[in-house]
Amino acid sequence: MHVERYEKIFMALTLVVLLAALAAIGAGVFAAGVHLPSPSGRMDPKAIRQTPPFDRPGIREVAPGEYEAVIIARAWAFEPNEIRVPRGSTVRFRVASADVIHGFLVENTNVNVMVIPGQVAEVTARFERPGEYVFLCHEYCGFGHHQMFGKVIVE
Ligand SMILES: [Cu+2]
Repeated sequence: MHVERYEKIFMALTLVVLLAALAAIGAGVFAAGVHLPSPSGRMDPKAIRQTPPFDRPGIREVAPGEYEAVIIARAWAFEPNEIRVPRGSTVRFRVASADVIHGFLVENTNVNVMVIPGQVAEVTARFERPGEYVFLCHEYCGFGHHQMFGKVIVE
């Protein structure tokens, strides 16, 4: 079989690009720890009110300046729909659905997760600046979807 010189070069370049891309993905996954969001836990949506920590939704301080916000998403409200923390706090949100798929997004933060029935969504944000941060459902969940929101108040 005869292979042209330029053909050989292009084949070699293709291989180099392919290996570079694989190396970049490998470095991202194994060195930088980049991965798809995955559930931090599982639970039965029908038993959500008996399953800790969702039997006591709300905000609690777990360490100085560190809070855990346990939130139930249901059609069509968040429980609780108001969270107060002092400025400079780190808040770990743990959100679970009592019925259908919902979303949880806190404006002006990195918080943006799907809330899938049976799974616990967990995401952490730091609130440096005081003010009100609206959070809302961004997965269409039915008739009252548009009124499914709340706020984080940073004091
Ligand atoms: Cu919704």
